[in-house]
Amino acid sequence: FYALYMRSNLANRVVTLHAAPPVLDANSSSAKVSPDRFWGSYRPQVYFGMKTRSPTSIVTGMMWMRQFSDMDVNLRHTCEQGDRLQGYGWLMHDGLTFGVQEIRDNDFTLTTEFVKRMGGGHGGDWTWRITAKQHSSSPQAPVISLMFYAAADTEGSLEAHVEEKNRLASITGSSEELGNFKITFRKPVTGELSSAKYASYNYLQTVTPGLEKLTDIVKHSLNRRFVYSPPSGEKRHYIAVDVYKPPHHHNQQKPSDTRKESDFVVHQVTVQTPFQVEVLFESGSFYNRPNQLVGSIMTQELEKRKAEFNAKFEKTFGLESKSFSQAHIKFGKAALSNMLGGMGYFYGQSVVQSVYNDYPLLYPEGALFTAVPSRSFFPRGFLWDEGFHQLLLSKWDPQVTREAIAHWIDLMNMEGWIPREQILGDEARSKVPAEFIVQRNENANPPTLFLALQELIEQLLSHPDKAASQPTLPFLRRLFPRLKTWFEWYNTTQTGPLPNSYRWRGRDKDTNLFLNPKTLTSGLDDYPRASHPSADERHVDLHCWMALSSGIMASIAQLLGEPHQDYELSHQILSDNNLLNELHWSEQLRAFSDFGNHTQAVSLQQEKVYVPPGQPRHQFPVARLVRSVRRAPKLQYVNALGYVSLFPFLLHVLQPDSPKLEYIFHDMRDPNKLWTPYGLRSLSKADPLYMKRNTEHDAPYWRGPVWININYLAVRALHHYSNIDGPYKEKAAALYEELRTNIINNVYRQYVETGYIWEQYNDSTGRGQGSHPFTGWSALTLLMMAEHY
Ligand code: 6A9
Repeated sequence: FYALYMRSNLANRVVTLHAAPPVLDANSSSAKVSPDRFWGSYRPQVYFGMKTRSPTSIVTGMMWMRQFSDMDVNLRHTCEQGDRLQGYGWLMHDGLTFGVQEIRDNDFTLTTEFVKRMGGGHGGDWTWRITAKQHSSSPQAPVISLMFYAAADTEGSLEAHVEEKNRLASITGSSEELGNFKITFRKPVTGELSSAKYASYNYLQTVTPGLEKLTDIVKHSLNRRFVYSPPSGEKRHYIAVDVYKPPHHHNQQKPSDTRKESDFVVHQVTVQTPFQVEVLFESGSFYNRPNQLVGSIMTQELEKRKAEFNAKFEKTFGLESKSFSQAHIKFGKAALSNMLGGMGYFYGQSVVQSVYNDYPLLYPEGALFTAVPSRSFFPRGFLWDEGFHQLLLSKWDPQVTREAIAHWIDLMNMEGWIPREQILGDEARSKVPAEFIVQRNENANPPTLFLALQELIEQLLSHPDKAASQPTLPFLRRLFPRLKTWFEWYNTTQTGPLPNSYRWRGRDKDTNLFLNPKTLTSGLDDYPRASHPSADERHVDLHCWMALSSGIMASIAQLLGEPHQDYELSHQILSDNNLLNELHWSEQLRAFSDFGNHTQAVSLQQEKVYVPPGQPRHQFPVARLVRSVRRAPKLQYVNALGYVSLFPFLLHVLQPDSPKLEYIFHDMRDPNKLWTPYGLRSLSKADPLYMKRNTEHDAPYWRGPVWININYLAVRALHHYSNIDGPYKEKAAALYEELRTNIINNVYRQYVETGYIWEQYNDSTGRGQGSHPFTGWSALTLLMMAEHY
């Protein structure tokens, strides 16, 4: 009985939050406390939509479709690579008051703009303006349907107000957080001053069991019975929302789906390009608004915000003063804006597992305000991505960074663990295959939030009087108890076999199936590590992350007047170049390396399936690839040259006079190893696993392609070593110029050519590949342009 009791107690630890007071007050995101950040484009997973920073926000959004096209119904709503848009993303966005987005569909472009206006006690008003233009290449002006909607998420109610037949003129509603409000749909016009244009109207008023069902509900309500008959043209049938009929195959709601149904209202307007249409949200408690934020007033407001944005952008990043072209500056603005426009507010529960529970458990409900790596393919929070995101955002608005870090750190459990990938709420969960959902509490992810904290501290120390930095000290004070536990968690659960060595947990277990078992926890997924995972391993990248983290812990403790000697001591030990050499320098490779139970003699082979003579081959299991090991593994250096070998340099652990820098610079600049005209490749061209698949289904990922986060660290480190005295100062300066130029040129060129910033870049052609848009850490290109490190 006692054992069982203990076990369930231990099982509960994983889902028990840290006991220290949360960094954020319970109501810190509310309309009362933070009105100017209440509404925002916090739904990065849809092309255009807004919600409030609250658990059960009323959400608003837009879908659209092209009428009379030869293709099947092409309804656009959530960002999907399969939509094959020519490009989309925010061109301007200040993260606070306004945004301008451009969406390029096949033969027309939609510009979606919003402006917020403060007033009343519920987060104020906003107006959207959608402008549609046909592409010059398209033979005739397309007819487009925009579907604007509002949906409740278990709380609040919506009422449709229909005017003239089918035209839904407005929605009124109320919710606990928003009080009363009204959403008005204005008629489309050709330009700001022109009169109304011919348009057809439809609407849908229904309920939804959850926000992840909105697209399906609209799809299943579509009907072709409506007639579009402009005064000077032929009558044609068009597709519009009608009555919602649940599809008969997976009939209605599943019996298990006991969720409360919430109001969902859609306004559809069908009109030919060019046109402009506005939607206004007016808050009931804003009773003294000077005028309506529409038409010319909206134009003035937009112009004002754009001018302010441009001035602040130049002040912050100084691209004009560096003589970048207007096209480069536009790209830089898009990179920043899409990172800000990619901030999401998520709420829900992770699914977690420890060794003490037989089944996954639900983590406590929590909120996460975070940037996302990719609006299409992974619109959710990733722990180590966020540290990189905030390196950029902290330059623009340190308050965003403090709030994002606070949200992440408040998700810590009593052990000091933070789930690596945050899949919060049904909408987020609906995008993730089941096998990826469960998070394990042994698993880490690089503590990059320390990089962002380092930046906040530097801002505070270099401009102690600057208003934007002032809240950093009280923020650190509240953060500190949790930060201590976080650091301790890494320092106890991720230790290696030798004193002061470290080892990533959570490597793939089923070693036969992979060419090299992956280490998702390190963030570098399939980067080659020891061929046979074991407790004998030590990982050089984690050693360096710990050297960095202990140093920043020491600075924070010192700033706060807390005991800092232990952190200082850890930092000194972990930065000791002799220790590092002993643990990780491979004489054979002449580079830093992981150590473990390893053999290079592995390959993937067809499994030999026995087919009895005379039997048809196809009746037997398909031969899969399995690993064959030709020479037994032994304890040794792994000797894979690539990003992992660079870490002592990347995180400034090496002394400026370390002779190892000479080898590192040499390997970096060698086109047969790491150098490409597009940035540093992740794995040396000379490595046996260079561009090798891990299984028949698993293409190389961190085994060659160029990744911008690590390249950013490399450029930053070169800048660092070129600014302190040492024998390699000049070499660092020369490499800095070359590497920086190569990366900027390629990411920029790919953006212009393809319309997107990409997850990674091909090391032989420079072409963007993987998920797109990926304005996550690839947007760090802007910091390289600005030379802000
Ligand atoms: C798989 C897809 C329908 C992989 O940018 C996020 C992470 C990085 O943290 C990590 O370092 N990416 C990098 O190696 C992407 C991970 C995506 C996992 C989702 C399921 C479902 O899509």
